[in-house]
Amino acid sequence: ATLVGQFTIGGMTCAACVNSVEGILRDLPGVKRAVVALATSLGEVEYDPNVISKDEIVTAIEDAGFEGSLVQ
Ligand code: 9UX
Repeated sequence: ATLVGQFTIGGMTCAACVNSVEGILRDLPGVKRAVVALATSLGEVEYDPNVISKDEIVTAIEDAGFEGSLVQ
């Protein structure tokens, strides 16, 4: 199964931040696709809910030093 979650990611101020967050998300087990936009502070993550949860994705964003929260 695959779900798409949308997250707000606070604290990104440059393109390197975006690359960093995308890399972190893409390296998580169960994440198939991750796209992060600097202008909107939004990230869209396609993931397998049998492998990783929305909360775990938020925690990974927080552990990377950004403020993550779930949109839907
Ligand atoms: Mo550079 Mo972006 O140190 O927050 S990666 S500003």
